[in-house]
Amino acid sequence: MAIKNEYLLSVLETVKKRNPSEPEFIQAVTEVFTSLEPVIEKRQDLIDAGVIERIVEPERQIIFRVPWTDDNGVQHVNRGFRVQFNSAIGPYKGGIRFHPSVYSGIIKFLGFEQIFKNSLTTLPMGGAKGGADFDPKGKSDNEVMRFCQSFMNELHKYISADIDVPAGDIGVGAREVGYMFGQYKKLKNCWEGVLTGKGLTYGGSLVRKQATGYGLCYFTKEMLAANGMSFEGKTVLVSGSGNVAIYACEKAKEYGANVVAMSDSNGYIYDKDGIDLDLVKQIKEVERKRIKEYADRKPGAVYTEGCKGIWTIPCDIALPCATQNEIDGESALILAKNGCKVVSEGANMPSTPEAIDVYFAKGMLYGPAKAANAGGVATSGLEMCQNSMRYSWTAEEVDAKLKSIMKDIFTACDTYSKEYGMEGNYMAGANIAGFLKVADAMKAQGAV
Ligand code: NDP
Ligand code: 2IT
Repeated sequence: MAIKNEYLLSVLETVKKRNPSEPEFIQAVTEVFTSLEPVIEKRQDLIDAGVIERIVEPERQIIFRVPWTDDNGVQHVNRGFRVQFNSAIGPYKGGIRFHPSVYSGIIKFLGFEQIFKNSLTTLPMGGAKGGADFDPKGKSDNEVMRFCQSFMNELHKYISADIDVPAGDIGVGAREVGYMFGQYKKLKNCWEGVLTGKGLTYGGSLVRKQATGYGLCYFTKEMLAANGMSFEGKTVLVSGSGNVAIYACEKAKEYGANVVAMSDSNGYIYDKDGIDLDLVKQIKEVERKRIKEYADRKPGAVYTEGCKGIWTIPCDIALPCATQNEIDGESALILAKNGCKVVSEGANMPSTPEAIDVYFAKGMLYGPAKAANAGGVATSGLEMCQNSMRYSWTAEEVDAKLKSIMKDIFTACDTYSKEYGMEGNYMAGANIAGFLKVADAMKAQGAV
């Protein structure tokens, strides 16, 4: 992937100068720019309107102190973030990540990707992301609650159902969303759909929990079908064992695939007989324990330390659902050598640029994150819609809408890749389709 267009290169230079120690953000911008070359050649009007320079600069970035007290009375301070990247097509929207690796470069790459992903859903949502360098692992429920309340003590000033609607991401699920929602409601004295991924008794949408993983499989099924393939009888690897991984595994199994491996940041399990998902749910969702436990409880399953090793298992389809840059060039080559034909991304930016080069060089099908994992935020958009209507749809209704959105996203990726002379390059198709809607909206709204 190399950018040749001089205008894009000059904007990229500015991005690098302004964000010198944020490699993940620069990586995300570079990837989008590689796809935009043919668009820029046709659309001088977008250059003249300054759209490209504006789209790489967040509208607003909030960085704040999050003080909290642990169960032993010891004081801690974490750093909180919310990057409100783009509001051209709707209120800011995007998840919150609690993980020790969080810093502004991570939140900005995620917020930037979210602009295009949200645009692809066709729902009216701008792009944002937030989080903190807080590690929920090993913390008691009370500690997590106090942290979430402290986080919201600051964040509530900058969000509302019409301004910015956060949700979950790594380390933030229904428990954390619940604590944040309760604190927001108390501080603002207002019940509104300000967060998505809420519990089902207080405004959450059915199928939101499953939506990213299911959506990934709906998208991948379309991509496979368009290329004469299906999930039936395929060997599948799913990295991670969190929210996205669990429901990707569930739907892939339902589609007749044999999912043989899952992982966490410490290591991976291999179960040649097929993952017992009820056991994974018990360990991860109920007990909040490590994936290693699986091998202790399931005869025939093997646990290996080190999360990267999962990509050495022979497979037909790889579904990375853990974190950014988890497949590097070396792992991609091993996947290809072992016969893997498809990589479809549940996580955000899980493939390094070198890995993506390998996918294209080896003729593999590549489902890029901002299209393939858009089902989560799409269903968040459906949750916002239900909250605004003061109504809720059945699981069947939400699932049908999710399915149709994911099908349309694949069609958009396919159509735009063809229209811009890059047939089969769904990454380019996703970037172009996502970009054009936002870019046209920004131009129409003037240079603000
Ligand atoms: P969870 O916190 O539920 O699960 C995260 C999983 O990824 C865990 O198994 C975790 O292992 C693993 N993981 C996290 N960080 C690392 C790391 N540095 N190295 C290796 N493994 C790691 O998060 P989600 O399932 O919600 O998110 C997974 C991915 O999907 C992320 O990239 C997220 O941005 C993306 N995503 C999430 C959406 C959602 O709706 N939740 C929507 C779209 C994308 P461990 O327990 O050891 O940390
Ligand atoms: O990366 C993502 O799309 C998410 N974490 C979900 C965001 C959302 O607002 O549901």
